[in-house]
Amino acid sequence: MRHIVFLCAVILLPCSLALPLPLPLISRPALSRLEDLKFITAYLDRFFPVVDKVIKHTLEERIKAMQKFFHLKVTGKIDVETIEVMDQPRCGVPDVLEYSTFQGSPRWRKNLLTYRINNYTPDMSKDKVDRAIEKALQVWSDVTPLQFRKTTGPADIEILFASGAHGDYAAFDGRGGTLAHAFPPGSDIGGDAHFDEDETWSETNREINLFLVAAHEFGHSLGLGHSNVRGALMYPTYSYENPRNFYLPKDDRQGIQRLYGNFTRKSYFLMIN
Ligand code: TQI
Ligand code: CA
Ligand code: ZN
Ligand code: ZN
Repeated sequence: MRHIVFLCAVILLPCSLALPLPLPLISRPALSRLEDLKFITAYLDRFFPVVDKVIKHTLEERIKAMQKFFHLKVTGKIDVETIEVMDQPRCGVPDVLEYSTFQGSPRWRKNLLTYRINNYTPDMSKDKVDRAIEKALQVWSDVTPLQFRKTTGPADIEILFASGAHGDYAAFDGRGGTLAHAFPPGSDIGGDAHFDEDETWSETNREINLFLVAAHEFGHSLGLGHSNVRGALMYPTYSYENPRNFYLPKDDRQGIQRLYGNFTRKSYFLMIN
């Protein structure tokens, strides 16, 4: 029994990130890492990739983001506590549910939202674009009280394809790099989703799958930021998955339901019938 308790303590110690580690416990290799810039940037690249191509993040900002995530003292400087966490490969890969929202958690204050597709990409038939967008919105309406209605007039969520500069502060960057972007809930440009026409869009696993990127962008349109749960739709890397088998990961569901509730159209229907 004693052994088990001891073993647990040893296993749990490096993971108990909230507790400041007493100094004698700091391992030598961790200390020498304090000045290992290569290790630090490699760690940040791996676990806290720069996703915002618009803003140039300084190393200090990236360290702050990492410290915030692990509930460490946010100093923006590499200290012993921070290095200790970085030295834990097991705990350093978060398994916890951790979606995010934007500053101030903006969300729509109504459940019926309109959308308009302002123009179409020549990469796919108009029909396929319509269907990809509709399916991408359905990902979110399936698990919330939100409903989406397509219109031809001004809409809450305006969708367009454009190359380079297109009238907002965030010009697209040609093929590759940024694929699309979307604005958090709000008036005017709020909620809008823009897709880089210099990418090749598709309904298959060739090039960039419009449905998958649109589902991610609409997450932003509805108020979700990025998640650090690998496999989440809002995780900031693109990985292809057959849209037919798409299932909204738990982390994203919890994130969106935190904003809008878990009352769905279906549950309402079942209730009144
Ligand atoms: N475009 C970024 C994105 O939507 C734009 C962006 C960066 C952003 N940081 C943000 C938007 C913070 C809102 C909040 O994530 S992207 C992916 C993924 C991009 C990336 O072109 O890099 C997808 C667009 F997740 F695959 F990497 C869509 Cl799905
Ligand atoms: Ca691009
Ligand atoms: Zn734009
Ligand atoms: Zn994103």
